[in-house]
Amino acid sequence: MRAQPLGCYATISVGSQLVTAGGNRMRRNDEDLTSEGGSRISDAPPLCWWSTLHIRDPCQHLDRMRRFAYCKVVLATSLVWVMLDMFILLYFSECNKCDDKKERGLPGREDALVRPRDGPGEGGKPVVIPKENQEKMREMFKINQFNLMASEMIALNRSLPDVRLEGCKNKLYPDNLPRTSVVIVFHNEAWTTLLRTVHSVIDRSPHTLLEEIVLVDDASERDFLKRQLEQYVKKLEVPVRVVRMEQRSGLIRARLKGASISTGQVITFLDAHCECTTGWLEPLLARIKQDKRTVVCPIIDVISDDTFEYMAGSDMTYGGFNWKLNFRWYPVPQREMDRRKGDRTLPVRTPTMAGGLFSIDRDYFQEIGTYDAGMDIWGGENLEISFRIWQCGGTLEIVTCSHVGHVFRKATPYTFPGGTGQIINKNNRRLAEVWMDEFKNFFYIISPGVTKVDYGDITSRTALRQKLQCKPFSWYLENIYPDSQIPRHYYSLGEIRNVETNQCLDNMARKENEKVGIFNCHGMGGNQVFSYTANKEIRTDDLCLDVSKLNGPVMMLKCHHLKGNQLWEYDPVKLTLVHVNSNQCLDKASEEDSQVPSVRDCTHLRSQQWLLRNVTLPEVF
Ligand SMILES: [Mn+2]
Repeated sequence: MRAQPLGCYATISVGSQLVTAGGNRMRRNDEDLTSEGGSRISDAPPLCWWSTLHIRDPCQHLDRMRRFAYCKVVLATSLVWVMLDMFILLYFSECNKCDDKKERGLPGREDALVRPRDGPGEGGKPVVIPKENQEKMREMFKINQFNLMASEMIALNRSLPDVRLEGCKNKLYPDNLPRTSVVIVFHNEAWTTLLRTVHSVIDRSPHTLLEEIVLVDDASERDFLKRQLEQYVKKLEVPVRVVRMEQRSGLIRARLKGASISTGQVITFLDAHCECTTGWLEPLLARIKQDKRTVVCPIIDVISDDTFEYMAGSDMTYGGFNWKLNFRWYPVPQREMDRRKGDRTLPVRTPTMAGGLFSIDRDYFQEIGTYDAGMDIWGGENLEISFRIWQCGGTLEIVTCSHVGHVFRKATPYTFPGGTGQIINKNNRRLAEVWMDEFKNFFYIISPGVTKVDYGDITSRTALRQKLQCKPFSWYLENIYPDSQIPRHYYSLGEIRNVETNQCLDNMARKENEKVGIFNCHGMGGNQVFSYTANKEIRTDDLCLDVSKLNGPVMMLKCHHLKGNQLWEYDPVKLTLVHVNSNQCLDKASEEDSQVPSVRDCTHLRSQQWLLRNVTLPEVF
């Protein structure tokens, strides 16, 4: 429809060029005008009034009258088209505005694929929202907890930088790699982020390696994710299937559904707001081809939730977890660099995976027991599968030549029945009970109250552990994660109590790079749990007590395992805690601040004596 008015304009201008063609020509045009509009441009079009003015031959008078008549018709139709066009334009621009509140996403905007290569966000550049739109931008941000306005400005197939290490760019991979199905679970995802994920998979994967894309809708409520999505993906050049969960089932069960209906030899799970980069797939599949018990993750690059800028992730961090069983990134330790002889293009063995993005051989996924279907919605499943892979004879790697971007959010846009906290606690309890043996105490003592959460029946999972003859958690800590935040060996796990004041060290829920506190002992674990480890660190979760100046202060820094300012010598007879580097003793709270302990020259006074109590957890959980 919108192309036709253009045809009208062309008719007029071409016509004016044909003015000298003479009457015969014009008569033919006569007939053309009565035929269908489509032939007007290619056939000789009619003349217009300004050209007829120059014709002086009186014999052409009649012709002239007829020409006026034609021109009136032409002008009238042109006007109608112009008005129609403006109407259509107005209609659509209005619609943009009224759609904002209800449903963003504007399905069917084909122009999103052909935007200029210097358009917003191209090359992974940040999108800047003009001042006048920033209020609207903030409103829209709340819908998905990322900058939806920016996302909608960016082409669905935008270009991205090649962020790979130089050594990755010319690596060769075997021809006969296994084919993969890509399974993407979504719940109320934005149209643009979901389809940018899909387009990036299609555009940056060799189609010979792509069996299909499976989109699993976990009971989304947004209309554009229903029929419109199905219509859209039908047109794509790779088979894309959309399956729906009947009710809200959560990531874990939705992924299991997607895996069960997919057919590729490898299953690749992606989040619904990702962008794959050049060469992302081949190195993942190549590792699985070498050993099907290897589960592989790409480097997860950061797509800014504020600007959608694409930022390369580091190949120098890998996955770990803290005492609260939160997944965390930590620096790749020297031993892992040494094992790879310093070649950063070789895959990193990682203790845990972030969870959103990985590839696994279909048969191996079955063999090791897929996911724990007793877990709800989301949370803990990534550590569960990580522990299971390692303890039951598999390998978990980050393939540093594969980069996939992910929109990291500061807050979750999802709501769950019962609230996120309880669900994650339940999942984490299942994880701890099945896989962590006695080391589950670190989790329980730092999270008081979690032991009251019902974790359901785990007999099938413990039976699985038995059947696969999986190794104990201590083996995992010793061999796979010696730099773990949970110490393999330790002298104490519990409170550290001052003999004179009877107060306890307390992290006061402070964060990294803040001072450690001291407070009345409450005996409830949580913030007053410290472990004095075999490496002679005093740690609370993944933070270590650290002193870098004479007379303090005592800071909580990320444990670096290099002794240095984090080395403390406990004397079980004198009850002193000597900071080795400064040769000073941990003392009660300073006079300036009654809630902060200090280090002072050792005096052998009672204020420098400390009792390290081992945890006693209630026997029945
Ligand atoms: Mn995500």
